[in-house]
Amino acid sequence: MTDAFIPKNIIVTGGCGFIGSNFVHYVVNNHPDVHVTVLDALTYAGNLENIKPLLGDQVEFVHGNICDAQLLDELVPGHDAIVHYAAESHNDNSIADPEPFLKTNVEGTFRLIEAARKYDVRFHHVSTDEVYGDLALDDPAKFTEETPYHPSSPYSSTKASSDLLVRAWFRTYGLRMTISNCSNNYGPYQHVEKFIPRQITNIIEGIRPKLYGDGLNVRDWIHTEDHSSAVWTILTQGRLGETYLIGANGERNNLTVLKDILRVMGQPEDAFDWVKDRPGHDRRYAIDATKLRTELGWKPTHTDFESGLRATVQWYVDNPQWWEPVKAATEAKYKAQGQ
Ligand code: NAD
Ligand code: TDX
Repeated sequence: MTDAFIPKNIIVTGGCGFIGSNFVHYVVNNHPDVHVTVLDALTYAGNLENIKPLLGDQVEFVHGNICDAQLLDELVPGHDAIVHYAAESHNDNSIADPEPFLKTNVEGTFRLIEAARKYDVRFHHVSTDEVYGDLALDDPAKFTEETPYHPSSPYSSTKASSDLLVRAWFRTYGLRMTISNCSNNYGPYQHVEKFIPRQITNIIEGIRPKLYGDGLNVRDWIHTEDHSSAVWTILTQGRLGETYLIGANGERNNLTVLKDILRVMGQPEDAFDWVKDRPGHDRRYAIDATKLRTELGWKPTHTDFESGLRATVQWYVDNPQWWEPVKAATEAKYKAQGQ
């Protein structure tokens, strides 16, 4: 293990989104001596409410776009690390309209690594297991750091592009960087466009949940707090230039997850609609996190999916003011797509 990096003043891009805001909460709860500057454009997916109670001496908010090189020139100097979460993150949106994904995920990452290089700031790039494409349901293999890149969707191909840019900046310019590729997250503050929150909030509103295709696609679920602890571990202890996969052995097919949600919410297991499949729908994701566990000693703590799911359901039940304002428009968009 290399010497620990002790950050004091970090920029978190996308810190008003689902995973970024959970990371800001994680830092505040676990590292009160670290100052956090959240840089977020507040797109449809960003909500300042996610971090509002944290704003003050430790957490500062800057409303801006990661593609804005001039803003980065003003903001980055004086910080010692950038933890880069900001992205267009939803596959279905990328299929309907890929352009914003190119802009934010590729150009935005380029602007950030240029600023990190210019001001010699450490860079942690948050990415996804989707860069590896998919696995067959009966394949005993899981993704490792050695799996070749084979992205399927406009979203995952832009994330793959951004990973390759960050790697090239390490090799060519010696950018002090690490990359993590994580599996599907669940937990509080996730936008209602995503699978688990969409179904929970549908049930609350009396709308039948919607399952794509045959429902047998497998995702490898991890609680977002475990993702945060893994990113912190990699930022502070990871070896420069390295990629670490993050996952918590949470493979489940979508039908099983939906039945879990229905059961937890007291509904019959068949109270949902089958809808048309996502074009190019990845069949299965599965992460082998041996490198992160053995080299850096990281372990997940939310290992009971059912109890994590119950807590997540409760969060959406308790916080209708958070999701109700965007629910109708999200469902209208899906309806227009036949989903
Ligand atoms: P999200 O869509 O909930 O949040 C994205 C945030 O980025 C929002 O606050 C948005 O306002 C901000 N943003 C978007 N474009 C921006 C721009 N140009 N400039 C500044 N801010 C901008 O996404 P998420 O689900 O929290 O994902 C965060 C990161 O984690 C992404 O990089 C994603 O690829 C990665 N990831 C997500 C998952 C998952 O399961 N959701 C899994 C693995 C990796
Ligand atoms: O209504 C739905 N019905 C359904 O069956 C929705 C919204 C999704 N699905 C399926 C599609 C996927 O197989 O559920 C699965 C999960 O879908 P999403 O929540 O859209 O996630 P996914 O496409 O797997 O990507 C997520 O994990 C990896 C994140 O959105 C990405 O940002 C991350 O990189």
